[in-house]
Amino acid sequence: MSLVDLLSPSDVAAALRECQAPDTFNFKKFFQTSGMTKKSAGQVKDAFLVIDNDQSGFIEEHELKFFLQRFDPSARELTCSETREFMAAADHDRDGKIGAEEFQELVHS
Ligand SMILES: [Ca+2]
Repeated sequence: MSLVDLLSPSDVAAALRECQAPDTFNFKKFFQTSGMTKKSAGQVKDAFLVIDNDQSGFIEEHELKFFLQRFDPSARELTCSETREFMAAADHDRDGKIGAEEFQELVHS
């Protein structure tokens, strides 16, 4: 299971193009352009499982940094401020990591 099976490759490419330059990543725009917002809760959970690379059940900051690379291995890393902002927007219970429900809420917000 990979994110490319879940989403359309051309939508993913378009979403990655929009945030090619450092510090231009906007998660709302990314989820929209990549087609994630149109996926069901179950499909978003599947995407979560891919992004949770070490299968800890949470997306931690060190995984969030490589968020774009889960969509395309040649994509850039998120900058520190992008990672922090993304985490702050998703981490509702402030435990420093993103759970599956928090991720799904963020995608569908
Ligand atoms: Ca993890």
